[in-house]
Amino acid sequence: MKAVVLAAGQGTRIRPLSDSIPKPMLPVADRPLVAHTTDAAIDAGADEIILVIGYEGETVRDYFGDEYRGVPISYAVQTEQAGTAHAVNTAREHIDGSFAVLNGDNLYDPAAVDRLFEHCPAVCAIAVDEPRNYGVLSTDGDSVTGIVEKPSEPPTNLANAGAYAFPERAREWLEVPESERGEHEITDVLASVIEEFDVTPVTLDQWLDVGRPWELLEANEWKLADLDRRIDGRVSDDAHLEGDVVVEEGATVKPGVVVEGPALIRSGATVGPNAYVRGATLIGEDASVGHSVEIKNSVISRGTSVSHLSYVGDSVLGRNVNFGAGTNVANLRHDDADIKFTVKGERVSTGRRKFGVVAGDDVKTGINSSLSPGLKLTTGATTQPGESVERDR
Ligand code: TTP
Repeated sequence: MKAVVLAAGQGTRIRPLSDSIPKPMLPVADRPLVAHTTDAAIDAGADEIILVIGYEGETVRDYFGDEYRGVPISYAVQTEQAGTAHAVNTAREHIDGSFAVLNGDNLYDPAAVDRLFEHCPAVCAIAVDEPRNYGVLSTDGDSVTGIVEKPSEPPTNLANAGAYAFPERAREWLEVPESERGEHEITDVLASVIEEFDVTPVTLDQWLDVGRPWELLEANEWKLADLDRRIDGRVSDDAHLEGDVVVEEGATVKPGVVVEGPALIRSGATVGPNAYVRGATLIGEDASVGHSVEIKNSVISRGTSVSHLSYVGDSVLGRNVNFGAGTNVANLRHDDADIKFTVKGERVSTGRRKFGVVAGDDVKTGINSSLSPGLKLTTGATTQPGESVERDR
């Protein structure tokens, strides 16, 4: 079965991290987010992957090429982001036979993707506490009988997790009218399939829709925890690595460093001397974490430097960021309330008691900058030496 993976979105809610990189290409442990989805499809038996690309799509093409893990890759370019059904319809000429559709910005538990492929026609569902916020499936025994968006009276607690195995006939049903929110939605295609076929609900144990920056942190928490200890880089005898720590070939860990896994130190990165890295942390390629720096539960992207006397907790730093000496991140409020973050101009709760800052690519902080919890620093932003930064910039 072929698998269509949707990766054309703009990722507006995850800005500034998506300012020049599509959301599906943001780092999650040792791969881009969309590679986890693609791997799950290949492991489930996909014999071709069709990637629907659009926004900054060349980055996706550069990563996967024409073949990935021995499986052919083809591309469909969606020029306007007119909805998920529109995205799949863009790939129509590549589709023959039954086909799967997966969101390139979702993490699915791989065993469920196997079951999805086995039970075509099928849809992945996840049991949620607040079904009113989701597309909800109604079921009758082992069959899906309908799907309704954000219902006030949900028929079940099974949310649609955006992964489908469709029969070949669904190819003819991809042209659906615009929904109320002005998009051509894949759920309307699913509704047609439900009318004509027995559709199996496949329940996921774990699922994550990565839409906002703290969900990228959660994606890393999930996938870093899956890594097994592996030390291929240069590690000083005077460093202490505890638990599932991966030091890739070409990475350097200097004396006096303590790393508590899960943590991944990627090729070309340098840690130490005397640094402390803990709690689901990714140190990206060519990043540098220097003397007396503590990094906790964070994503430090490629080429970023936090070189001297800093604390960075529960934060996501983009590429080529430079934190001046003594820059410190606050990740907790004195009143213990959940940290809020600005998404498309609105302050929303992250649902996290601990959340630090999100810095876009090329941010530079002056020495002794003090950064408040939930702060967003846009691409290329700077702070002054000694500044206490409480508002997004
Ligand atoms: P969304 O998360 O709804 O959209 P997005 O990724 O652009 O993010 P944001 O809302 O923050 O701007 O998209 C769900 C998935 O479908 C995601 O994998 C992107 C993909 N998609 C397309 O490929 N084309 C489209 O036209 C749309 C709407 C989504």
